[in-house]
Amino acid sequence: MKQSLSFLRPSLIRSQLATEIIGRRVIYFRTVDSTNTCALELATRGAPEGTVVIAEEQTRGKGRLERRWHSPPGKGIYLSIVLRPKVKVEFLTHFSILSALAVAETVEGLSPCPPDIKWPNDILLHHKKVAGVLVELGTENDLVSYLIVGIGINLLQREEEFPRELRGKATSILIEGGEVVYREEVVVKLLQNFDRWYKVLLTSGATPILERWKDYSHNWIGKEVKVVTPEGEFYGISEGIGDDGRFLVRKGDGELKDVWAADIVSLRAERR
Ligand code: BT5
Repeated sequence: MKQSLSFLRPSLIRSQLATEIIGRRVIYFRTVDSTNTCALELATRGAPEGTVVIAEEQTRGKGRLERRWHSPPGKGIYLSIVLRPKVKVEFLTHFSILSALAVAETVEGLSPCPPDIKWPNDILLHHKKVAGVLVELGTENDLVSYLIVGIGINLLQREEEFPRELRGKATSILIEGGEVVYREEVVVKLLQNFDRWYKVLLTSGATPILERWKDYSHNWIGKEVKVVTPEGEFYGISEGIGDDGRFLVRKGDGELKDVWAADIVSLRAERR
């Protein structure tokens, strides 16, 4: 296995990036509380679209709903992208989907295991989470004024390096038998995939992205799932995602529910 050097080389990332929008500025930290928090601050101070904040380590990496993202130094990729799309807040889910797709394409081929996307933004290998996406935003009169996409990918952790509560639930490219390339190569591939899909979204809309997403999410169609929302949970059979990016679940009584903010649990995985 090709080991990365101990520190990322931002100059290498900048010199290898062939993107139009994403990565116009790359800001690098050895340690930061959260790249998303840092990018949010920069965005409120006018950072241009495409600004990328990347860190070697996060001391307070954020997940959704006040959860935490374990971000040990040198083991993964922790980065955030500033976007300024001129869209209404209701289109936010498209950005989660775009981000998860760009991550899945990046992870694909790094290990022998094909990635699987669990709506809205978990990327799994062998049913375990290898990457996650956190989208945060600032609004002005119902319009997005800036949007921060935070991406965490586990590359080099060994099983015993994960905190006890994540063992069995989290994985890394190394654990999955991956040939880890230099971390900079993964960052460049990720930003290029993101740039390509972002331009597709701006010029052609979400349909091509939703179509491509299906290549990575067929494990989640026609399956028994539990849907956990802030208001409570229910069970049903997953029917994929709708045009607006919402998750569709057919309940036992036949009602089709579309879910906007939720965690999906596969009942088969839960029984394993
Ligand atoms: C996410 O939240 O999956 C979003 C993760 C986003 C992290 C990136 S890193 C760069 C940027 N800056 C930030 O501060 N955040 C973003 P969620 O779906 O809520 O999942 C969080 C849950 O995943 C936790 O409660 C744990 O159970 C689990 N988890 C935490 N760290 C993990 C890790 N390194 N690998 C796999 N699972 C993890």
